[in-house]
Amino acid sequence: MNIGIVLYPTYGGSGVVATELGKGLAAHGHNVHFISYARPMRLNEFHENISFHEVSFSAYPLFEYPPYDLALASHLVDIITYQKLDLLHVHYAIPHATSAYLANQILRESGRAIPFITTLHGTDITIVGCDPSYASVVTFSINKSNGVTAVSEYLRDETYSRFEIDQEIEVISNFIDLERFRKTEKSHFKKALCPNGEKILVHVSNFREVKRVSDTVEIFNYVLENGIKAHLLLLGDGPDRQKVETRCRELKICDKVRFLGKQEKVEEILSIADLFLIPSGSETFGLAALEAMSCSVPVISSNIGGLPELNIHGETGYLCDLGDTDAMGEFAASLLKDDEKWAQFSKNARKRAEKFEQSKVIAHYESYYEKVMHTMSIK
Ligand code: GMT
Repeated sequence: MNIGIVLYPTYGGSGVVATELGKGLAAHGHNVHFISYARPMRLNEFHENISFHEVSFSAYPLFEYPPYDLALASHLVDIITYQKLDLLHVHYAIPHATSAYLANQILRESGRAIPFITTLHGTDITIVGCDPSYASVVTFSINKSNGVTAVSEYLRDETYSRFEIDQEIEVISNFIDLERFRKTEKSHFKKALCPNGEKILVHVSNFREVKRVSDTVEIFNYVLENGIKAHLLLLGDGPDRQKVETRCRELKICDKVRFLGKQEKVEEILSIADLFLIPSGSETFGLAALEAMSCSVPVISSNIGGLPELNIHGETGYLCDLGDTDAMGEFAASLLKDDEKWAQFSKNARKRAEKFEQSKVIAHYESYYEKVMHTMSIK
């Protein structure tokens, strides 16, 4: 199949899932065309079946904000036509599903419209998508998609409850490359960071408010106050970084918290981690937690969104009420103090991650594509 994948190119989960899916589809012999305003972060090597189409859009004095959605729709018309795409798969509803619909309406005139599938990832439904300034367009664009998938049961249910959706949503979860994300020998690295055998707690995110990175600092501080020698490694970057740094200064723990910024080889850092912290205020799946679990790292998370579908309380880690950093700190400290329990949780985490093995999930997408291609009528 000739498949177009529209995505955000950034550090976030939807872009990672879309890129890894495209690479997996290319490995199965499909021709994959990535379409975005910049090269996706994880698209870093040549593959004969993969092309990247950059969406350029011009500034004009009248536009305070150049209309990316229109530029994308125009590019899609060209790419669908000249690359002879069979199917378009857009990741994150805003504005991708709307641009896909518009492109198809243009192509319909000449009988060249193709089916498009929208994958809902998270805040396109739970935060920004349901904002009154976007909600009616999001509802319309989801309903006009020829297929719709959501990354967890939670997200599917939220979509039905927040919008008037008149079609079936298929749940296809996030997935993981178990070969890449596995614990590897990095003791030299651990020794350099923690010369006295300190424990390592890790958090990875885009430092947006919804990730509650400050909560990771409170959890970590609780662990330190319980007499555990430890370091906190914070990966990623974003709007809340300043606030988090300030909190570390107030708590006088700056020498124990390292801001490592955006990292490509997250699996190397996860290989030396003892615990992964994800206290998010909204998380429809939690790909970062899955990456940690695949590297045999137990997870302390909030019990919201899709996280309970991934992290199993008392088995692969612990889940606590949103914002209850004392409870999270208590669970973290108790697990770090109990080597035998930690080893069991670590094993369980990896085993749980195996359920999300990428080839199974990519095969699910492929069979869904086939189903949509065979039953679709352009709306
Ligand atoms: O919805 C977002 O915030 C964007 C998205 C991203 O691009 O970072 O994250 C969501 O999609 C991921 C991949 O499907 C999920 O693993 C994340 O849980 C989800 N984030 C939120 O729901 C906050």
